[in-house]
Amino acid sequence: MGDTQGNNNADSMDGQVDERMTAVLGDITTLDVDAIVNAANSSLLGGGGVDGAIHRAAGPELLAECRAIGGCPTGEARVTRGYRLPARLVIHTVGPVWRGGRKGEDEALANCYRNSLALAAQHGAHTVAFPAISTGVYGFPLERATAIAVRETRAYLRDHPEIERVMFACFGAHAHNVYQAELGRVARQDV
Ligand code: AR6
Repeated sequence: MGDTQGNNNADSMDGQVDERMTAVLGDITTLDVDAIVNAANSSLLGGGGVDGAIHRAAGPELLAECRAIGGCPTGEARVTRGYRLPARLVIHTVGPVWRGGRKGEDEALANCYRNSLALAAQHGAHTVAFPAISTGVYGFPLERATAIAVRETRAYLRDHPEIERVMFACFGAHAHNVYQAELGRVARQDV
């Protein structure tokens, strides 16, 4: 009431975008989505954390396909099949190592989200799940990373209706709380 027609349209479109993002508590390898994103390292040859969990759940064929790709620079993304995972695709992206916040970490992390979503869309994925990239071994502060993850995903979804749903897989109650708070915060904003 009292808003211009333009504002009403913008509000309803933002609402629709916000409804397409959810924070879910648990292991990303169990999610029944078209594509899961892996927080990999630049070798793409596996590691600990979510990367290790994804390789274990997908099986050895995943490592063979990754080996053939030959690596991936920080901020970029590469796609493989999902093998034994419920997800058809794995989007491998390499987050920045936290070095205090003035070495381009924010922009590199934003690139991970943008490039992963673009690659997922290019490969026909309608549903995508992300882990909290860089917030484990790579040491990126969780609140700051979450704000970037939500901001970049929201901007992408606004322009790309083909990505119907994005889930943020939160490994633990603390991460889940941080994501839910950030999703609530942006949903209350007008822009
Ligand atoms: N499902 C969802 N999230 C998970 C899972 C899981 N199964 N396991 C861990 N997490 P990390 P990074 C969360 O360390 O910081 C690897 O060795 C975890 O709690 O996996 O980007 C790679 O090979 C954290 O919030 O990734 C690289 O060398 C988030 O996933 C390096 O670690 C990311 O933590 C990448 O470090």
